Amino acid sequence: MKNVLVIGSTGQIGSELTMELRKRYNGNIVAGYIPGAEPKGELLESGPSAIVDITNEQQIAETVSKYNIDTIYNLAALLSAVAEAKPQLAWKIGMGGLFNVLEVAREMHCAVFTPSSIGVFGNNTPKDKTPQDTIRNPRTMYGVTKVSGELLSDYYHIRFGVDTRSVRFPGLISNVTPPGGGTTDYAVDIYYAAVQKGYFECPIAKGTFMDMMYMPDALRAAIELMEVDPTRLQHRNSFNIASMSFDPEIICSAIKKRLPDFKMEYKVDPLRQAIADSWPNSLDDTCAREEWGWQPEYDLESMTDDMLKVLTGRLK
Ligand code: AKB
Repeated sequence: MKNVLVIGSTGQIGSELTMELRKRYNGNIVAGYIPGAEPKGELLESGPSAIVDITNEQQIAETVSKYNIDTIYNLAALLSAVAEAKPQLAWKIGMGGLFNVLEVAREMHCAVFTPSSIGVFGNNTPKDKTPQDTIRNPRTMYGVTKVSGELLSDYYHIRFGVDTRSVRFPGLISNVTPPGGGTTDYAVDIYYAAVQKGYFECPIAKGTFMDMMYMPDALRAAIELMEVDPTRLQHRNSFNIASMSFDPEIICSAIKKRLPDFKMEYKVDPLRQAIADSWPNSLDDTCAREEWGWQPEYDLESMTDDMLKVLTGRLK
């Protein structure tokens, strides 16, 4: 039996990860949320939920104790573009919050998964097939918190034996809960716009390649990494994982193949563009493949088929 606390359970990843964990495990899978972002519908009805503000260590500890939690998925974060607008809050949640989670995990013997991001890389990092172990010198607050989070998580593992693990997520494309304030959000928005309006104004310039992943693969990555025998892991915080890399022209063509009337124009957002330009074009995920068997299932074609099918069924 596994008892899991998902902090940030109503966000883009949390809303789907919590449901996936409830399908796989029969213990307490607790949906942690903050007031104003309450779980609804199936997420609320299919298991326990609790107010868990990541900035409140006592609240985390009380929930861990009440539900006998053994694993914490720490998904609370501000995404890259929002973090530039609110750097203090990004640090408070990203680092202060992580510190609280790691302290509770140390005292109460929990494993911890904290997503990192392609945002840990910066302008001096090799751009193509970015290696696992390379320069991490971001110039965004999001990237600074993610690099610091990787270091702090490794520190808690080495110094205190806390079982911390993490992946560097690329842009995540999903159709349940929209992302809020990321640089890669355009690759989600384009599908909604294609189905609802047949037209999309793209905030990222032609020729800007970034790694992306479909949510079912991202959920599997987070769960499979936490399940693997720890003696196989040479790395912990954090693994490069990859499944596809494209620029706006390529995703637009994939949609046009299925919806020939779809049109896209560019209206580049300078903030998001600068962040995107500092990120890799594609990651090398050999270490994840070798150390814990990471293998993506979706590519751009199969993801586009699924996204358009789901959104057309729901929105049309
Ligand atoms: C963002 O764009 O901020 C995130 C990320 C790649 O970490 N989706």
